[in-house]
Amino acid sequence: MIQKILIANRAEIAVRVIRTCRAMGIASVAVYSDADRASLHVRLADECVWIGPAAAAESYLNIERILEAAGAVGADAIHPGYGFLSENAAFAEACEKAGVKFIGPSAAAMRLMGSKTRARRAMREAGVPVVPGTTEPLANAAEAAATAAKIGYPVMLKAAGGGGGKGMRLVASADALGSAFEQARGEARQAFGNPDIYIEKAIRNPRHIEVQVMADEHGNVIHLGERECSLQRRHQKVLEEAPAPLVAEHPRLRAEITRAAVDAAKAAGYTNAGTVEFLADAKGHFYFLEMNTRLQVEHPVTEMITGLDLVREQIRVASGERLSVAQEDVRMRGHAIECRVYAEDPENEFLPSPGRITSLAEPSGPGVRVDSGAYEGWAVPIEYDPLIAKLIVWDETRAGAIGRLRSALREYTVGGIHTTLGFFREVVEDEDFCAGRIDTGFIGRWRQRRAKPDRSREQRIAVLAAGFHYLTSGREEGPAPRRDKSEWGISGRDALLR
Ligand code: MV4
Repeated sequence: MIQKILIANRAEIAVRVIRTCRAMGIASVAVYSDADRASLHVRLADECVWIGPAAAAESYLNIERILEAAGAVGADAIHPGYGFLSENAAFAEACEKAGVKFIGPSAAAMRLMGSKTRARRAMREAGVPVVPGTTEPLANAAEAAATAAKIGYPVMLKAAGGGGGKGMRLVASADALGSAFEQARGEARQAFGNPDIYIEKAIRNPRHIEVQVMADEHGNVIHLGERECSLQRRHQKVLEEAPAPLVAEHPRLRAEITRAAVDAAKAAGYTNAGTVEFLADAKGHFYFLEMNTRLQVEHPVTEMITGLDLVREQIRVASGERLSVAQEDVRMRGHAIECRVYAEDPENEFLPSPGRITSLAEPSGPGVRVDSGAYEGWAVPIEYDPLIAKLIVWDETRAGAIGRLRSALREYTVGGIHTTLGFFREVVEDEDFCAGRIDTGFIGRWRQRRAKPDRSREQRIAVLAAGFHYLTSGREEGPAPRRDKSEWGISGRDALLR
């Protein structure tokens, strides 16, 4: 059994992994960069090791430094979290070579899923529905045009070297294809060091539905239900829930999509935790998109409806043990929703809003969970992803969960920086959201609907000045400056919104 785990990550996910280590009696080791000396994960871990400067390339992405740290403290396993090195097959290999267990799938499975075209080929062969399109990189724009003519416009050009929407182009007609192809190539080369592009038919108003899978080294592959993740901005998820509301409309969908996900994992020889992403249309048809070979940010909604600890299962599997549950023992109950609390300014194009958190009140209570890397007095660094916490709620029904989310959002205050909390306070009042009408166009439509003439610079300054006065008047809570109730995040200081 694993006795000491080094967490090759930071902030809320490092804290999340440390908590399970503690519950399992496993020693935890934090690593940190210059920018994270005061981070919560460093305070909570049993040991910590400095690994380099703030720049991720020299710290959290530095394979050599991380393996050195593991050697220095005698860690027998590494949990990569999400982002950073979590989907880096060379890192998984380097861990095994150094005699440290990588808590994740094999390097071979990571490589297969890392190549989006290879993955599409393997999935098609396994009988998993894939979006119509190519399974080999396109040789040139002429081949792209010939394929597009065959499958029909609109089409999507996508990078073979990596997912998440980078290098992606929606092309409506033949005349736009040539330049879109060159742009996509350039972006793909930039982002992934690989200019290869493939083509897919564009699915209109798709929903992003993904399935959590877990597999052990004894051939057991199970699914833990689906999640709905269609609320995204710039290909960044902002709110996720389980189960997917679409499944209520299409009762066969759950059985079909989870079966496809298990088939996908089996075909890939997959072990540990993974997520199979699909696009689904309003009719309940679904198509394989890609597989993420890591624990995802949104795993807590699955934990809330299944009662399982996914990090615990990951550690068991990495230790060579069996999954603690068989498929028939997995019970899904109720509904869970996660809101990603980003240090971003919703009022200003969701631009990052780093800085010191001057006051913090996190909600709690039955059915309320906060996975947080934040504390009062902590300065959110500019160098990394601005996700500072996740608010997760559970209740027996979706309506109940939304009710709990409303109350929790009312309690949740972050002072000193801008966050997405004000944005969520509006989402939970939105008619479409409450009715489960969420597809990938939701945020765009929502922003358009409530768009108002931009307030003048003078007005902004007046509001900021009022806010500044409030923050420096020495009162933690108190009457906020008067503001239009429908304007979230006006000053961005969440404490001022109430
Ligand atoms: C698509 C698509 C429509 N058709 N593929 C893939 C990565 C993800 N971040 C965006 N992706 C999409 N791929 C085809 N063939 C539409 C999207 C898409 C999207 C998907 C899910 C959730 C939000 C989205 C926002 C824009 C585009």
